[in-house]
Amino acid sequence: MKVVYSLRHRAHHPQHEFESSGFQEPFEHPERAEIIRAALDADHRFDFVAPDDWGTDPIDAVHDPGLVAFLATAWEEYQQSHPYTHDVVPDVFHLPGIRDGMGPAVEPTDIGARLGWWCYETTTPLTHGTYDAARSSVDVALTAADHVVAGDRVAYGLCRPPGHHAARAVYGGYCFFNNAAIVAQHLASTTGGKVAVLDVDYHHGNGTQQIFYDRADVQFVSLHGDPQRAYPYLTGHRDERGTGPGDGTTSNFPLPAEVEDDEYLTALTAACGEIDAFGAESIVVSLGLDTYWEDPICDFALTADGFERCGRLVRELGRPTVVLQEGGYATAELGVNALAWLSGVLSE
Ligand code: SP5
Ligand code: ZN
Repeated sequence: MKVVYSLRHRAHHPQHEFESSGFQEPFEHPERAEIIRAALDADHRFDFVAPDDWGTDPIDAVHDPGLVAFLATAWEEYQQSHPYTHDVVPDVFHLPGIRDGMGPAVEPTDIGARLGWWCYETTTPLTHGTYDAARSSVDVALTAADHVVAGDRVAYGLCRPPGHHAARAVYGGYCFFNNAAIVAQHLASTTGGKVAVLDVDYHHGNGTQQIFYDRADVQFVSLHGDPQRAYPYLTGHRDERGTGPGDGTTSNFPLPAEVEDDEYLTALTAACGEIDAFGAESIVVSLGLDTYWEDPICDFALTADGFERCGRLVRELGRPTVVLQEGGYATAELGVNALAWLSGVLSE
């Protein structure tokens, strides 16, 4: 299996994460990708390839071009009107209630205010290298997709930073550009066939769902912690099924805390049934490994053996598959867990 990987992910390295009213060490850090790289590198079944440069057109195809342009220069712009700031984070957010009954807001010119226009929460800092790393993550994803378009049954993009929380016009949740959505759009437009995004990250892929909510040709299917208790709290309920031409092309499986392998695999079997029924010609997997029992910020109870079984189920769909890395914060176990899931998807 081809593994697409770039060192450029290391340029995104925030020092702090403001969460639960306190500063903490970021859970999303460079070592995550390095642990996975080392585990796959030691296994002869995986061939590493470097990403190509895809430019910004495929990003603009799913995101507001204003978001892409903002992220390209925001960190540097911020430095011009503030003392040196390693991690740049918004402090005033654009919420519709501020102008309730007064018509929509217009994008401010102040750089601090623009941060809260394009970003929706406080745990996703911009650093000096964030834009370069986020661009490389997209390049990794698209290059993995390209190998699948060229005939590989499956390819893996070791994306970092992750992508599935980034919506059309807002970033957050450790995500800047939605790698999975960019790949799904690329596959839909280049192959003309239906595409399914299967999101197995612990957190609901709100960004991917939002981008494709009204689309008949791209299905979004997600298993995740119930938004009643789990980030991002506002999306991922069972009754969110798509709209307009996309009515029925979104499927959500919110799950209880402490879910174990067998119960999870039952839900994943149902999710795969939806993909089969939709008639997807290719599949993009948003592979979060934060469903692991030891993950420090999540509450599912999957094991490495469970991950291998999950990969097998996806394999049984028998469609060309692009697997993209999303979350997973039990750093020491990430290599073993990624290897388990990918071994499952490689099985005969
Ligand atoms: C890609 C991805 O997995 N993004 C996840 C972002 C989650 N950020 C906020 C998590 C809040 C969890 N709070 C739980 C506190 C446990 N001590
Ligand atoms: Zn996650």
